[in-house]
Formats: sequence, structure tokens, C-alpha cells
Amino acid sequence: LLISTDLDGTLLDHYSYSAMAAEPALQRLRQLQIPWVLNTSKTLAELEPLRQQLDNRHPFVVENGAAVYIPLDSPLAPDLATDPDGRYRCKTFGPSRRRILLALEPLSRRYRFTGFAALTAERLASLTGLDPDAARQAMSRQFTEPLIWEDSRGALEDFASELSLLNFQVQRGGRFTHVMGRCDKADAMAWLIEQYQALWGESIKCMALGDGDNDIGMLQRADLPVLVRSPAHSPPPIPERKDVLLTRLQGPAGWNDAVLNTLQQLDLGT
Ligand code: 2M8
Ligand code: MG
Ligand code: MG
Repeated sequence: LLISTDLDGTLLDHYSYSAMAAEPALQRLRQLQIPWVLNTSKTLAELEPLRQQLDNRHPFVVENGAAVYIPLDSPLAPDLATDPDGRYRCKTFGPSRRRILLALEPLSRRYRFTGFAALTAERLASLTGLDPDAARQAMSRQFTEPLIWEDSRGALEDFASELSLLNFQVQRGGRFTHVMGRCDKADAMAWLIEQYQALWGESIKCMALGDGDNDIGMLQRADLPVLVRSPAHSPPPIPERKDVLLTRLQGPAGWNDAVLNTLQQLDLGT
């Protein structure tokens, strides 16, 4: 079993960013040494302190599937190149944020939006409830540009079509509209599963948990898809899959129940 999980609104509470309610399930996963991969819109700079706090040593996926980072002491994908800082091996799926900002520049004259590049850390902190240090880490992005969308829904559709001609796409997160390359949490998850299968020499079941639009692709591709109920928005429809589990509880409490129940069903419970 491998678990691929979103953070905001899923493993972390939408408002407090706490994973406390999921601690019983996390402890069980640590005991069983089941990999639980953080697969999130967040940046490398945000993931480093978060992995420490959560005591997670597994590979992780940043910025909506734009890159997978593998700790140097992991036996996975040994031939992969190390990232510029030499702290992980890194597989990149998305274009650089610089290219995205260049593409957004002319569009900013015809559509109303504010990108993270134009925000102060204080403003982002007040919009998200992150503390100013965490807000600064969220602003230190490599592959995606989250926007506050200030124009109409119709304008968003036109904006997305224009970006798609340039090979970019738009995905909705819990609070922001993310402009990014044509990569996805699902592709990063599928690539990682292949690496685990190569290492373990067996086929692996994948459980995926998410709460938002940007998790749909990942849930569609998982063996065990779980939609975690959000206090902030209704669950996105996933008409292609009839077997999606919708949690009764919200955020990390729902995550905890879904994971413990699954372990029980797979005879891995206590
Ligand atoms: C942004 O991501 C969330 C994901 O659902 C959103 O769009 O609401 C990103 O900027 C991320 O880096 C940041 O930590 C998060 C904070 O709420 O917002
Ligand atoms: Mg989320
Ligand atoms: Mg997310």
C-alpha cells in the first residue's frame, strides 16, 4: 500500500493547518512503514518544516505535481539527478515559474487578478491564516503561480483557454487559482508508484486523499480514492468514479477515519 495525500483541507485543517486529529492513523502508518506521500500545492520551502513536524521521511510532491523530491537516503530512483542544492534527488514535470510569470504579464492587462508575485508576506498571511514565516515559504515558488481571481467566472474560462494555447493550465485550490504547466498530482503519483514497484518488485495499491478540484485527477487514478469533506466548500464531483469514499468528518478527522478503516479492511489494523 502507498498513500498519496493532499495537505490543505485534507491532512491539515483548512483553517488551523493542524494535523492533530489524524495522529492515530499517522502513528499506525509509521509503525507499519507504509509510505505516505505528501502531494500538495505547497512549495519545497513549506514542505521542509512540515515534514519535520509530521515526522515524514518519504518522498514528496510539490506545487500541484510539478516536481517530486526524493530524500538522498532513499533507495528509490537511484539514477535520478540531485537538485541544485544537493539535498534531494528531483524529478521535474512542470515548467519554471519564471516562464509562467512571463506568460501572465500581458494577460494581466486584460484580466483582473493578483498573483503571489505581487503580494507581501503580511497580506498573504492575513488571506490564508498562515504565520508570516510560512507565508514567505509559500511565496518562494519554483513552478506555479497562485492567483487571487478578481474577475468573473466567464473571464476565468477565457483566461484558461488562452493559457492552454501556451501549454499552461489553471487549477483551483482551496483558496487560490493556480497557473501551472500541464502536469498534475496524478502524474507525479503514478511516476512514484512505478518507482516503488521497481524497488519492491510487486504491484502496489494506492490510496489517495484530497478535498479539492486540484485533487480530482489523483483520486481518479487511485485504487482507493477518498474525498475528504471540507468545512469551506462542497466536495467536487467525480462522475467517472462511483467508488469514491466521501468522509463523514471534515479534514484531518475524516482522514484519520478513512485511513484507519482501510488498514482494518486490509487486515493491517491493530
Ligand atoms: C495555496 O494552496 C492552497 C491549496 O489548496 C490553495 O490554493 O488554497 C498555496 O499557495 C500554498 O503554497 C499555500 O500553503 C496555501 C495556503 O493556504 O495556499
Ligand atoms: Mg486541499
Ligand atoms: Mg492542495
